[in-house]
Amino acid sequence: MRKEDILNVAPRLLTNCQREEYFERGFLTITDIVSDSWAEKLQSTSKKFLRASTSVEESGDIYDLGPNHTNSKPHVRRLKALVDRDPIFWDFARSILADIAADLVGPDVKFHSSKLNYKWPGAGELVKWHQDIPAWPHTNYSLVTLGVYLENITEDNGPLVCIPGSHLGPIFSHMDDANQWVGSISSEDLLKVELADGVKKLGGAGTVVAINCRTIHGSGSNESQNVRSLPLYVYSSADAFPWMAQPTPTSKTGQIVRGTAARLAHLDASYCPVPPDWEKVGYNSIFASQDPTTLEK
Ligand SMILES: O=C(O)CCC(=O)C(=O)O
Repeated sequence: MRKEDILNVAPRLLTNCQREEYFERGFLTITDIVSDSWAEKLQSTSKKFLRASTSVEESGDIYDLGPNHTNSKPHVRRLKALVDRDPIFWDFARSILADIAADLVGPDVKFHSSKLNYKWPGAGELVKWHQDIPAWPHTNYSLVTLGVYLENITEDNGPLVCIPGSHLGPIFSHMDDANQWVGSISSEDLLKVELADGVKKLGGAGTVVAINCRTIHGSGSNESQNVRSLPLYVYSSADAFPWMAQPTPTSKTGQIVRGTAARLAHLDASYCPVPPDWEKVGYNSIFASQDPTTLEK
């Protein structure tokens, strides 16, 4: 759906002002939107998986493990395909989160994917500047990632940083000179981006941050004493269709969570870089794809 058509439908949860802000800046912070009881349920389920990870030694379909992972001390960078891990995560995907998605992509909403990223104190994980859509291109750019804050996200625990208006600019390659996927924008291309305008997305537990799939974003390392847990859920308008294999499919990918399935596809005419064929090369996580060096400023 075009932006004008989305805005013509009455919102479920957001104000029109919030929707306008999302379309103008390419991201939006929605505070106090997830109830304490949901945040607690998500947090306790996440902890259950962290405990279980201590009996796992290698990254696989469920976990992306960091280099410091041991049997006694977990270092999980990502819990993959969240909605397949526990029914709680799928119930949440169909709850108010789908209403937020409907306000931003239009009333017919398709579930795409989900994951839970962790940043461990002292482990130095950061997420370099990137756009989401180059990993999973679709016929249009309605896709939105909803990041759910389960604890306070502060200056020191590696908050997301988004570049305003970057969703209206080019879609950059996330390959290196040898045409290998690196999951981040090259230093040369970053010279064309106003990184100094980056907005840190701080917020309390219960905040949701919506990021358009073309918006350039990244996050710094966790300098606090506590683990930062960030579930991320991706939705599209029902009329967006992937044109390459998906890097992180789930059993729910493609399910309509609000409204009805599309009878017309919406094709946006912009150019979009072609990702690797994930069915052939496989995909682990953004942490595994990117080099753990510093976030350029
Ligand atoms: O975990 C984070 O801080 C950022 C995650 C992110 O941007 C991604 O996984 O695409």
